[in-house]
Amino acid sequence: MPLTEQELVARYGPHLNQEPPGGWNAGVEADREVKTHCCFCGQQCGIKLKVKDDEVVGFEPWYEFPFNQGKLCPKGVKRYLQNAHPDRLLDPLERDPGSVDGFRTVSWDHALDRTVNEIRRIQQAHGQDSFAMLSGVSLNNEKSYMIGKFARLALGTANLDYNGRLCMVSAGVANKKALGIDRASNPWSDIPLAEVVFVIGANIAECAPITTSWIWRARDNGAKLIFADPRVTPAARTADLFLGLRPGTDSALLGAMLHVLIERDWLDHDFIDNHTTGFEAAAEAVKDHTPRWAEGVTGVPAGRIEQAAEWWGTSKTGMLLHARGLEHHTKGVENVWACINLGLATGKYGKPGCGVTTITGQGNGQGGREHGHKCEQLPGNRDITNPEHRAYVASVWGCEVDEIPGKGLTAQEIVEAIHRGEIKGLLSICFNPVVSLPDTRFTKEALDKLEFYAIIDFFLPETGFHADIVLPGSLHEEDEGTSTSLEGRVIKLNPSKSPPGNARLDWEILCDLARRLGKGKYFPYSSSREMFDELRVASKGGSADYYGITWERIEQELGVFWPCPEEGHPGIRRLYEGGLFYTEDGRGRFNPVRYRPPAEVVDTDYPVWLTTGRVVSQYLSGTQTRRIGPLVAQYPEPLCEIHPNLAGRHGIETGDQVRVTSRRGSMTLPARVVSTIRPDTIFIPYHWAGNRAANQLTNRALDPLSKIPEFKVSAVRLERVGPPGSAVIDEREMDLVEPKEEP
Ligand SMILES: Nc1nc2c(c(=O)[nH]1)N[C@H]1C(S)=C(S)[C@@H](COP(=O)(O)OP(=O)(O)OC[C@H]3O[C@@H](n4cnc5c(=O)[nH]c(N)nc54)[C@H](O)[C@@H]3O)O[C@H]1N2
Ligand SMILES: Nc1nc2c(c(=O)[nH]1)N[C@H]1C(S)=C(S)[C@@H](COP(=O)(O)OP(=O)(O)OC[C@H]3O[C@@H](n4cnc5c(=O)[nH]c(N)nc54)[C@H](O)[C@@H]3O)O[C@H]1N2
Ligand code: SF4
Ligand SMILES: [Mo]
Repeated sequence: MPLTEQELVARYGPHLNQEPPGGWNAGVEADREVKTHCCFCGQQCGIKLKVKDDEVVGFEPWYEFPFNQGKLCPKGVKRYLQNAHPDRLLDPLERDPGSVDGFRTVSWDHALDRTVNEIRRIQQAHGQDSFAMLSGVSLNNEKSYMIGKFARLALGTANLDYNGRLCMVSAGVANKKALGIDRASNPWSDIPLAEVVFVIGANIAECAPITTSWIWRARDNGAKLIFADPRVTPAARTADLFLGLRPGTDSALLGAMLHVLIERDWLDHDFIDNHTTGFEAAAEAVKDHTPRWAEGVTGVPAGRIEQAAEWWGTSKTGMLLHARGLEHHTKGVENVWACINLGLATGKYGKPGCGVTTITGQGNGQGGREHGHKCEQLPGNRDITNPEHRAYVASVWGCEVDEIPGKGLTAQEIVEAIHRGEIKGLLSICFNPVVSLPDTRFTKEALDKLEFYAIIDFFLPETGFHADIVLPGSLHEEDEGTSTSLEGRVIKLNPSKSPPGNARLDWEILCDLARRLGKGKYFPYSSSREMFDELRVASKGGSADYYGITWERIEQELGVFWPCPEEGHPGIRRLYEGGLFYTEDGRGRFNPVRYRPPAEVVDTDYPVWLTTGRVVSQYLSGTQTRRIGPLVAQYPEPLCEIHPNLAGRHGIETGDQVRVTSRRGSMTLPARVVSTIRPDTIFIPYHWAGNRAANQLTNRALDPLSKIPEFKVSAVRLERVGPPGSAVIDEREMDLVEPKEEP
């Protein structure tokens, strides 16, 4: 049953433009309002923050911003409660196992000098690449860019990677190889123009809430909605066709759809002939992927697969949207290719209401994957191994080409190298690996082997308990810069307040470190604007070209789409118009995809599939949303979703404590018995730490091309522990500061 509008508002808060009597923050007088964007997900909703006495005290909807038109989800509504939170880090901290909370407050000079001394000591003893850096894409474009430069020129290490490696890299690798560019194919205003909207592996209503309203506009125009997910997610409850596939079987489902398109000749032959390559090999790969066969693999009835293929193949327009449910796999790249194959086969590219697109995750998930803090990348989505690309970027940076290190390890590989003792030092910013990487026990073991670890954050995340130095950085609303939304729209983030206490802007901390490392000449910045102007030039001519975008234009035009190669250029909203792709020959590439099973499959010892993901009121590793009272109230602890049939076999009822065990570990949590999940699968959201962390159970297996971990498939076993309250969940138990030997 689809939820009514009232139920949706009750469940998800004020999505809609209905302002409560007296306004959103009745009674709070603000000095000014700052037009900016939400600090959380990749939708990057426009919001007006109300500021009084250098504090954000509330918000107003920003109706004019075209993407969300004033709508916000519960996280956007409550984000302002972070900035004056008592847990904000106000001073640098140094590990002190003797003290009450494990740290002592130190001066900036002490914290930065110690960090620089450790970097020098470790690199002198073990080589440049023995010191690594991890970064994150909640950071704006300016910081993403300068971190790429900082790691290469100030640290001089090849080993820099980012948390998008856990997120959008499968789509990134697949898009670049098949289409020559890595960005959403369309602006979201194309969604209502589609006759069919096919959503696969995306919990739209909870994770991309504002996209729901775009899909509903399509439905209001008569579009058919297809959803593929092991769970009937809230938005999927409104689907015309639901494909409840087994976790890890997307390429079987999509391969069978291509098989049907070919068999029934629901193909766009002109498009295939004139604008693509590789069709024959892709067709050959799915020759035996019949719907009947796919039914056995996916658990989706063959008739439904045929119906999905018919709707996709016979409609004039159609949009396919995918997210991490499709991409968090050891075949994440292949899964995305299988989607792209469906788009290319039916000519659904470059026309209004036609496209195949990923939904980005983190706030700057799009921009943050373009400007050089990935281990294989230089700004403008250039390739760090390409001599021409290296020479161009060296000319912008004013350094010798040889000063730019080569390709380094990816995020999970860095942690593996730390575990093997090859990497000895780490600096991380905007990343909470203890909660977000698979196989928590392994991650903790690795971090405890580091000779030196420093982090930059505004709250002390669980990973911080493994750090030697904690540097207090800045919140989103304290810095100025740009971000790039899931549409590929570059938008402006405006500062509302200054960092509290002795906290500093993230980029100022890094510039200071660079000076102390003797590389200050490369980091002469006195504002983020200077970094943006340098980024424009550094990206010029790259596949993610921002050269024509200025801060003024962004404000005037309410965002500018990249690629935007010249100042007068309008920016390209819909890619591939005229069937022109960004590959060398201008053609879109089919890639042959055959189904292969996930890295771990169920057996008699571990007979249940586990998949993990998100809930609407919590965000990522939870460092931020677990500190915002109203969001905690909405979903305070992880719950294990179990189908009534599976629950019945174990005598489990809602609220009972259940123990879930995988080959990596075990956790106990309350059950939530729901009929909206496959009977062979359980779901646990991953936003909590310690012994509430879903990643205690997950598998470290990686996609060979994108190196994304297989967060979406593990094999587990399930036991009932007892009635509600029968297990003591003590989050502190796992994350106390342990004495660490001095190096
Ligand atoms: N509320 C909230 N919103 C967020 C975030 C958040 O933490 N909280 N994070 C942001 C970020 S960084 C990201 S990456 C996005 C993620 O956005 P989504 O990808 O939409 O979210 P997930 O919950 O990770 O997974 C989506 C769906 O995949 C399904 N799924 C699991 N296994 C499979 C499978 O094998 N195949 C298919 N087809 N589906 C499967 C799950 O049941 C789930 O409903 O959300 C962004 N928005
Ligand atoms: N089991 C399982 N695991 C998953 C996933 C899953 O679906 N299942 N999803 C994966 C995905 S898609 C993602 S994106 C990752 C996310 O994983 P992480 O990136 O580790 O999660 P975050 O919570 O974003 O951690 C970011 C940290 O940066 C801090 N931070 C945020 N903004 C800023 C800033 O502007 N400056 C500074 N200095 N710090 C900042 C926050 O306080 C937080 O401590 O998790 C992955 N892990
Ligand atoms: S979390 Fe995402 S959908 Fe919610 S208000 Fe922020 S940007 Fe918008
Ligand atoms: Mo993500």
